[in-house]
Amino acid sequence: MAKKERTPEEASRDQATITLLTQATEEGIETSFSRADSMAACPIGSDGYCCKVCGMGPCRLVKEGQTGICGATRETVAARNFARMVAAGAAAHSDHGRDLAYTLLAAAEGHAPDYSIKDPAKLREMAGYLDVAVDGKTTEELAKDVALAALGEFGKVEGKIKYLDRAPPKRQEIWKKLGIEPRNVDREIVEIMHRTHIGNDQDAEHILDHAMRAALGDGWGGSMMATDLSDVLFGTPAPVISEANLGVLKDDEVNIIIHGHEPTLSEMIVAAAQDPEMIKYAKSKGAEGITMAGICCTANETLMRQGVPLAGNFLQQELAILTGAVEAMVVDIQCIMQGVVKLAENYHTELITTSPKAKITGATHMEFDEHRAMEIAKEIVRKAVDRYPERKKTRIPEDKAELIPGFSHEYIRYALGGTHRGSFRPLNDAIISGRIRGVVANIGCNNARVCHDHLHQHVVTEFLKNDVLVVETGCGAIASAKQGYMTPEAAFEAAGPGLREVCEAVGMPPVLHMGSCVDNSRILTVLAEMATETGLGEDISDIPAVGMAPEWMSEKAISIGTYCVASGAYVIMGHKSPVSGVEVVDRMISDGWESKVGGRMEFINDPEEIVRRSLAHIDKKRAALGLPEYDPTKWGQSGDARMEQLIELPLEERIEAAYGNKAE
Ligand code: MSK
Repeated sequence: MAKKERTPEEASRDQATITLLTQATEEGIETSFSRADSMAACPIGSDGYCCKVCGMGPCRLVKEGQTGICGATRETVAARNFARMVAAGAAAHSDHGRDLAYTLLAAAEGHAPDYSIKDPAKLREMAGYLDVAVDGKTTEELAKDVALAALGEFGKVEGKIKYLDRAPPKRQEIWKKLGIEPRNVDREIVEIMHRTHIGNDQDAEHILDHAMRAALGDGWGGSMMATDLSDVLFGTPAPVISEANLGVLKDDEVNIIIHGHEPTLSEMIVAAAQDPEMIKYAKSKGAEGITMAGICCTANETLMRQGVPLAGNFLQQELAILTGAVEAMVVDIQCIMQGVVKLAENYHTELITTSPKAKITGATHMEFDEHRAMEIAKEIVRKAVDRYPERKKTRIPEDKAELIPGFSHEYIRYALGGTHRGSFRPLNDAIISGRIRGVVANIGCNNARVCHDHLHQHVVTEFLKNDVLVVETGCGAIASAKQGYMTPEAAFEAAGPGLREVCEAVGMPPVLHMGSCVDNSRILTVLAEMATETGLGEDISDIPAVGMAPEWMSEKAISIGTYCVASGAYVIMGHKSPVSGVEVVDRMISDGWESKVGGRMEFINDPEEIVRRSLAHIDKKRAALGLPEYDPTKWGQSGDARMEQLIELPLEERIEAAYGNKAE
């Protein structure tokens, strides 16, 4: 059934997006926004009771009590569908981690000469987690052993994933008691596929317990290793200055968009684009230089380490091409819409696929090989430059905002206590005193079925007003970056009095950009450190914190949500539950999971309700810890805040206000 077409203002809250959607509508160009308007979601599939795991179906269990041909109940079907989403999401993250381990191995063995160990301290830290002996080894020898140990975690024969030891001891006990400690990364994913095959696990609760086990293998295994390996190879992020939104594209330069998730090739392309030989080549074609910008999580990876600007988030990938100013869109893995190929046919843009795992019909495939990384990167840059003379009319929106990303957990620890006394103590103290009411991790995608960026923007604005520190990754982080919430100055405008004081003291933005989708593992690390720092209980489930993905759409987001719940967090997913038609299963992942692991998953589409429930949860956790009730009237008189008020006054009044006597 065709739906009503939304106006650009109804489809997005982002001005650059609205401008380009208006143009697309005028020119009759199709985008994911218009496709979402012209095609309603299948109600049976979206409610979770379509079963297509065998050739007798698909069975559509539309009536209460109806079963599939094999007799499978709606509960079994919904739980199987949910678990398969977790398997796909966990596989995507973890396979990304595995490839990074192979890159590290190749670099250590001297087969990938364009890569080096950028953070040897982190390499040694990884060695500690993986029980790899450090003494007497060169960096390369250690890197080889760490890479092999990391690869072993994907398919080890016995035991459990070693990184689970990074969780608070109380949490590890819960996993052990429930029997959901992941044995290795791959096994739990494979086992989901086995269990959900026709005629196997047919107890919804039992299937969902295993979904938690596989998701934990993602969060505390594949994703966490992916983050660490990226830091070892490309450097652990620290603050840099950059910009976000389509206004970062340049009218007089070759624009190359990098899109997807892996930093391995994109880091090389960024380096290649700065090569004087490449810049000279661009000038020979009439351009002033080469601009790199990113979409989705490849963007977040190169932003965090190199400050490469963000062109936009998931729903802006087609719009970047619509500017007419993009010579090449270079994609690797995950979240790449097939629609970009057809759209690019209207422009001079070359769409280049690079991963052996992700070819797209109609795109130019230039397969990446880490053994000759820079050579391929330069070929790609040259190809983009060759397109520049074919550029026609451009319409680059003016919108862009400054940001300071780069908040790895290592940097946060350092920012809070310095090199020798770095710790999460000041953060815990700020929460204990009530300056910071609690923490929200706002992560995840955009979804063409909900107004682009609206839920992200709304909830983050409200949390800041309520003195809640917001940490972000993925496309949610890009939404806040575009909104201007990622500069220290944003605290003056947007934060409540207590949070503002903390931001002033530390010099940090009220919303911290912590990286890409796999970097949600950084958030797990922060939570684990907060739980063991004392003062906020002994477990992640004790902390006044909430996780959310208000505009989720990918299976990876379901895996992330599930591992956060299994780690003890209250998680709110926006949009719609993939098991909304089967109340029993919806209750299993909320009340049921809460009674087992202390975390719960809820799906809420109303932004006001997301905020209300989050604050209620934070306040409930504060009360359980015996912390003072949140009272914003106690804060806001710090030196900087007073300076800002006083600076507006004439000099005599300033002196009187500051010292209580008039100027002589
Ligand atoms: S890119 S998984 S749309 S966050 Fe990581 Fe964005 Fe979601 Fe893809």
